[in-house]
Amino acid sequence: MEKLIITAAICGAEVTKAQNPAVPYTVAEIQREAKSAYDAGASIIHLHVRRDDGTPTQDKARFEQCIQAIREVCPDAIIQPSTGGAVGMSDLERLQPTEIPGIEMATLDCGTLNFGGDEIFINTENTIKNFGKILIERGIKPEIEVFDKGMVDYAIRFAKQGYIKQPMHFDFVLGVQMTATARDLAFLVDSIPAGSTWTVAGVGRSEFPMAALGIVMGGHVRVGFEDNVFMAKGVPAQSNGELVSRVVRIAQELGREIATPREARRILGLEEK
Ligand code: KMH
Ligand code: ZN
Repeated sequence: MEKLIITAAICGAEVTKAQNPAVPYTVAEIQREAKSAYDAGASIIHLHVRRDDGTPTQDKARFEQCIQAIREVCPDAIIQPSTGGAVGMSDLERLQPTEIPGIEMATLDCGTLNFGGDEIFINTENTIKNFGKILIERGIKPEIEVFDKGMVDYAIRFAKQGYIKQPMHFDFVLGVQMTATARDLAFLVDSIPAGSTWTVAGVGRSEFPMAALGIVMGGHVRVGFEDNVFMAKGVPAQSNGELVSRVVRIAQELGREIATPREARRILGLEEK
């Protein structure tokens, strides 16, 4: 089995300080949370950014500030900006961080889904194709965000049409639209093309059970405040690093070594830094 790539989704667009005061908004807070995750063993930082008041933004200058601050303390981490942003943002707004030189990876959400209450996260066929084309032009490897099985099928179809390069890297986000069970995860893993890589992100209380499955099934793992802010029911995580540390402990118990950023780049087919 390859070494385990841990992604830390340190901020998200929806989670707030009311849910956990350690959720980062300012550049300094984002830097602090990235460092805690990196020091604990994360090699990828999945990045959303906020204004100081917590409002999600895809502003290019804000991303640049945060990326520079992260690079000061996590010099070789793979920084993976979100192109999903927050529900309701326009495609142009969402694409801004992909204009930043040196970006190696970014997300590519491969379908529309319910996002709680009346919220719908819209990714039309044209949006997906356009984002895919732009990521290819800018030399950025997509992490295909999959919230249900149809999104795997879209990714395969769009790859055949030339909008996504193979081999693909998938992130199965379970517990938003599709339930987070071993059967669901196995179905998704079984559905992706041979040679693809995958990671799993369990949302809420599913975070650590899904992480354990990802570790034993030979995939990779994403944790972080974007997906879950608790260590246990009613016990807020002190930092993203605390969440990553638990994944490292589970992996060690199960005999899976942790990938460094350099090893993660090799596994994902990214260029050496
Ligand atoms: N915040 C969600 C609407 C991504 O990063 O690409 C979108 C999201 C997925 O978080
Ligand atoms: Zn995200």
